[in-house]
Amino acid sequence: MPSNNENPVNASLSDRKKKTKRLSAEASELVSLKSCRSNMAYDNSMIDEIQARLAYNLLFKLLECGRGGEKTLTSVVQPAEITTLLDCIKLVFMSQPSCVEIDGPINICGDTHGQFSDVLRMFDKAGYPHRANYLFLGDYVDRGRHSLENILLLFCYKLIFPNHFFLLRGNHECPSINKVYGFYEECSKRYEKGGSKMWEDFQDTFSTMPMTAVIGQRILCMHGGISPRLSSLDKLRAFRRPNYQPSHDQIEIDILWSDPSNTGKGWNPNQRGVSYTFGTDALRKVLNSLNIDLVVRAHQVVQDGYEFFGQRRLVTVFSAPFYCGQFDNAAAVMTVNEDLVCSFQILRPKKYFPKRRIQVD
Ligand SMILES: [Mn+2]
Repeated sequence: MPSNNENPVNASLSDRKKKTKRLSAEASELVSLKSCRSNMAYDNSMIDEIQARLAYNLLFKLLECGRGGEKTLTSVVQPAEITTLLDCIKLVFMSQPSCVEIDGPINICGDTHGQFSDVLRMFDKAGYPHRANYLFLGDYVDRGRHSLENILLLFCYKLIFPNHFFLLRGNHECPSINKVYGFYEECSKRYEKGGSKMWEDFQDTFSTMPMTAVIGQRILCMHGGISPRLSSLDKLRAFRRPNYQPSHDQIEIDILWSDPSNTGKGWNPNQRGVSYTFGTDALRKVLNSLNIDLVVRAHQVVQDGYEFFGQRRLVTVFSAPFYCGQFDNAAAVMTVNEDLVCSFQILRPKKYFPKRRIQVD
């Protein structure tokens, strides 16, 4: 661990109370410092004391697990605590629009796929959410070994900073996918008999998540990509929730699944078996009609953590370094400043990078 006194990971158990107070103070400072013009109905003052205590308690337990101590998630977090958090988060998502419209400055992250220790490394580098605004582009669960820690950490931050921390839905936040690719197994193995009910509760919450964001009216963000049916931003604003399992005849499925393609022109069937791929020509046409400059999306591993496409009208951001332990890709965080100038922070994988030891139960 870097010795950074400002880092909440370093909060000792006895310091919790003091730290909670300090974080609350910084939270309100951040609200006044960084004006986030937005179409949000929900504001921080609506978080009542009980919700705040729940979120901070859970947050500190998760950060404690992330320090690589002896404690495991299941020994310190009870299923009832998770259920209550999920109930609160659902209300926050539903109180905010389907298409989140915000301004910079904001950090944008791509897929994290249960790589909890890498998410903490990313916050070490780019700033914890009490210091910086964040937008995540989905795919928090499956593949990695710590989907539960990862999604719970992000949900805690969402509850604490509802107007400065945003989470979009990815194609893995759908029951047909995360039943098969690891999350269901993780819930049911780690929480045994309560696990499958807990997995269901997560699906109910995922079904309320927003799918798109627009930053400064110029940058469109989503998990997968654009759609041939995307003729105006109003289509994105009209997404109905809860949407338990987006179906193939909905524009939502393209937003979660589509990919850019260097080989094909226009729209072609996606080799994933779902949705389309789109060429530079299709991208330019859609973006010009929407009056959007840039698409920021995730969904594909890219070697440097970010990769431009189509004369820089689209960028892929991927934030799971050493993805699945099978790639040697870097991870990236994209920073958009107040003037919508974009830059990237890269987490380079090192061959012998000392990993955080996190207990798995
Ligand atoms: Mn994906």
